Amino acid sequence: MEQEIAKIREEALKDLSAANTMEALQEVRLKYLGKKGALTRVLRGMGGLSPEERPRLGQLANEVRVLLENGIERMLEDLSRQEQMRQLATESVDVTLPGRPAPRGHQHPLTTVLREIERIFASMGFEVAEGPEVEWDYYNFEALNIPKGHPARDMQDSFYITDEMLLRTHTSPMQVRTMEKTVPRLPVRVIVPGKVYRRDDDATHSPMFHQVEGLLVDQRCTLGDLKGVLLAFARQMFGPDREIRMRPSFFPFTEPSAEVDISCINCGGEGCRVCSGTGWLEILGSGMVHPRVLANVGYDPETAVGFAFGMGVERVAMLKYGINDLRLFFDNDVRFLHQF
Ligand code: 2NM
Repeated sequence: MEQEIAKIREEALKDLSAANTMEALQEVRLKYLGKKGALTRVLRGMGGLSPEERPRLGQLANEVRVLLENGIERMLEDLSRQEQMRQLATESVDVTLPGRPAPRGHQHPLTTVLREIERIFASMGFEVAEGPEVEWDYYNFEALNIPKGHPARDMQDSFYITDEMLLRTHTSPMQVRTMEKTVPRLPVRVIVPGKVYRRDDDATHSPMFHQVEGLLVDQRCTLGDLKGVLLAFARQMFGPDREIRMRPSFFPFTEPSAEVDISCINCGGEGCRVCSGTGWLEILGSGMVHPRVLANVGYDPETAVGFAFGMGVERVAMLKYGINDLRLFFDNDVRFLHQF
């Protein structure tokens, strides 16, 4: 057996030095070390040897195994290094190619419109205030002259958390909080943007949408001041040719109250599909702050007077960009969002 091992060793080393591809090396491995390999067979046969011979011959065979394994390993490394060198020598990299641009997001169209609204009112001296989306019934309704059982409460069937706490249905509660904090100083000049929640859901109503409400309280101000502020807003937002008109309306927290229309941004007032032939588009609600609201927050309605207005940001954005389905703002389909 000793001779057999020596023969295997000699042959294996010869085969190994002749192997010059990965495949040839695998064949050598199989031929000697595989399941039916020559050396494997010898190692298996050790059991039949006498206890005196077994250690010496076992060691001998194992030395050959280690020699072969290491040799194969080393030659595999050599071959892969040679392959790498060949690639480096024959293939080239164009280091002047421009990089692949990383995909970039951008501002949501609603945010763009909201920032524009804020910029316009800030230029007229209004501060921007934000407040909680979960509100007390008191701030959302009671303080705004909408007592329990008032029909204005069912109109916007709300999301209640407890009997006294709900998701705000408008941003007016923050106007109330601002007045409470400012009283008895004047003037108050603030706009409040933010999310509001109502149980509505169709192509023009979403259960969550965005409002901006504005409030001015001073020793003296009139419906004419309100109209001037809103006209300035309409012209900056929708173009210098816009006109506005006010129609009598009702809100529990303003008296008198008015809906505000702008001349149609599509036809300029002639009448078209966008304005349903009327020449006007409704964009705002407004009015003079109800004396009871002023009294609720601690102003004396005899010496303080205010106006307020509110608009839906989605509606402004739909008009500005000619979008007909409000749900597009919330689907977050980049094919839509990337157009703005
Ligand atoms: C609107 C329309 C009219 C409004 C009133 C107040 C407050 F707090 F001063 F009473 N804030 N916002 C108001 C008035 C909001 O949105 C259509």
